[in-house]
Amino acid sequence: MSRKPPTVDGLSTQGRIGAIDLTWELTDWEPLVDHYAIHASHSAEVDLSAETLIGKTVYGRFTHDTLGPEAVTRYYSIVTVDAAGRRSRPSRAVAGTSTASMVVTGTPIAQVGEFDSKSLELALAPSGGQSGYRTAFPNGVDFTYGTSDPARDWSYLHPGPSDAWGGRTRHTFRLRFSLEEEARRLGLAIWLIDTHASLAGTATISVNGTEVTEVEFRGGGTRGSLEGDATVPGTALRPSFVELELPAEEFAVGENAVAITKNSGSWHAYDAVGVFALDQGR
Ligand SMILES: [Ca+2]
Repeated sequence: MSRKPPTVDGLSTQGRIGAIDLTWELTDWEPLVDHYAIHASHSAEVDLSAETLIGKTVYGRFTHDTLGPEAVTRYYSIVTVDAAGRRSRPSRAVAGTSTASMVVTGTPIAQVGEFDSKSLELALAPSGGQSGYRTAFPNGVDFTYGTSDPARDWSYLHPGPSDAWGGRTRHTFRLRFSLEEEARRLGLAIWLIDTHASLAGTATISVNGTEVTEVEFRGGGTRGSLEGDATVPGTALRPSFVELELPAEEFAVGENAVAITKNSGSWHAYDAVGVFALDQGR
């Protein structure tokens, strides 16, 4: 007896910066599903070819990532493949849209490194963090925009309290910069090429010594301590993006400092960090 596996149902999408998360209902069917094949297209007509195949999984979820800082829309269709290689009819095509980053919607005020999915322009990169951090940065990172050098003064790897090589303590990375006029709306973009898979951890964000919030990092590929280019095809790096608005009242005309203190978990590996003026009304 030969019949097609059931068609995937309940496909939905959720956009975020640089990525679109897909979820669907798992089919309850014998013989067992071998995998789901995920196809993506720029148009609502999703052609089921090798060119549109972006991944395979046995789970009911998939992340389409490295979509870049602009908001982009993609259309997705999924095919169920059983153990005998039989293929279901494709699911209904569903659209997803990623969120635009402040890196493209805002105006840069201060920046460390380039937002290019690579850690390579930062100090100790791509693999010298665990052996060299404590010697090079015994008091953490203290970076002044305009005079400091990313290749010397901002470690690509930020240790967490779980890291023996970092002394199992909290480390602070501080970005100093000058504001010429009163801040209206300012945002902080922390782009990471990778994090620890199970101990991505959290960091507190401070403005001029006042703690304003805590951010939680997404689990990554646990490779960013050793390699630094997430644009390589098939990379094990899993970039993630933290972007938040900062309270304007904490800033002053003149010198300011934004500090990132890793207060739980293991390391994260930077792509770039920046403070941006956000457009009014966004
Ligand atoms: Ca970079």
